[in-house]
Amino acid sequence: MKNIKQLDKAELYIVKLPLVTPFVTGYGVVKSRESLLLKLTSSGHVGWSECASFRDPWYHYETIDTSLHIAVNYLIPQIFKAHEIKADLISDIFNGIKGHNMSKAMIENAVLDLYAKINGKPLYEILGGIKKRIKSGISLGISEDVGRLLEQINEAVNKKYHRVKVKIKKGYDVNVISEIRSAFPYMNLTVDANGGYGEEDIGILRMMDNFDLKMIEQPFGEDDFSGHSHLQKEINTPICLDESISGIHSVESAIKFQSCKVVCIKQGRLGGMKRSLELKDICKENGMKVFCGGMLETGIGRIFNLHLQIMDGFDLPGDTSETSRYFKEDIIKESVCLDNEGFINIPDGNGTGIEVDQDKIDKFLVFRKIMKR
Ligand code: OSB
Ligand code: MG
Repeated sequence: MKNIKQLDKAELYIVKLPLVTPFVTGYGVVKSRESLLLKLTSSGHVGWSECASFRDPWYHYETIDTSLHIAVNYLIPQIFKAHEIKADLISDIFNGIKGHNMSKAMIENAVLDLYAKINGKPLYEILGGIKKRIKSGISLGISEDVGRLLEQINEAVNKKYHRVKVKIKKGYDVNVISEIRSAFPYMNLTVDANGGYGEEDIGILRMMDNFDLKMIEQPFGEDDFSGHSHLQKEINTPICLDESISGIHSVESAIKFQSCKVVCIKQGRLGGMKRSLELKDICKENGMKVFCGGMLETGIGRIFNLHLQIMDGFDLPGDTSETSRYFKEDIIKESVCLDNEGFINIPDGNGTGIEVDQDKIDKFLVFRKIMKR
């Protein structure tokens, strides 16, 4: 396998895509998805990636502006200096820069795509994936109109999604879950509280044991490992940690305190594929399940989430839904679609296998920066 020689160019784009319907969580309402994209060029080959950060710090401290700042002033200059880039060492090269894992993941992913293309190979082969069909799950936002939510669930069931996750918040929980369960008694159902509860709510959370939820995601605040540990002893429903997981030490804390039974792995938030696979291995060695989360990505980010799920150990359906769940138009040529059994297939072709639609990027463009080595 050939290493990447030198990089010639890094292009950063910010696009803004309207969502087909606003996405509502306990944190607030998202009406459009602004995304930072990266295109790396080396000797005629290109690698693409998308940063997981949002415009505002509602879910995570990193934002598009902090990711851009770290990429432009630290990460890209660092890889521009290299005469040879080893794709599997990228995350180690960045060890000297604290945090900012979303920005780091963006660089690593573009490098991986580029590396695979330079070697004329699909990324799934380089990563050593064990499957090319990914079980798809969907995440549905809060809807004050519960009738509308039930319609959305019905559509998801008809599309054969393998799991439905519903956002909850205080006052919009047991009542709504109970209606969903009456209408869909056997569906694979999970809920995501995005940290909206506290120890005083254990009574409410215990009532959720009546609904055969496969898990409850992030009931308490992100640094509350001991609170989650206490809660997990009080309820039967498996707890899944999402916001709490920031790297190896948080996974180890979750294991040691028995704060959860499932870990949500978001490669775009955890510093990329390599770091995420290390976390997955630690989880598996300690009897924890993992599933791949999502960040409302366009097709570019979505394809990397799919590549995480080709790997051994990702058995639960992830949060990678079809493009059309969020966007009318994607910025890749073939948008992400479910087959008639609710799976998403990894496309053939070198690198990630997607073709970025430069016209669509121009259409949704709000910012562009070109950096030459
Ligand atoms: O908590 O998992 C979450 C989206 C944005 C930020 C946080 C979360 C989510 C989702 C949707 O639940 C995942 C997706 O469909 O991309
Ligand atoms: Mg979550």
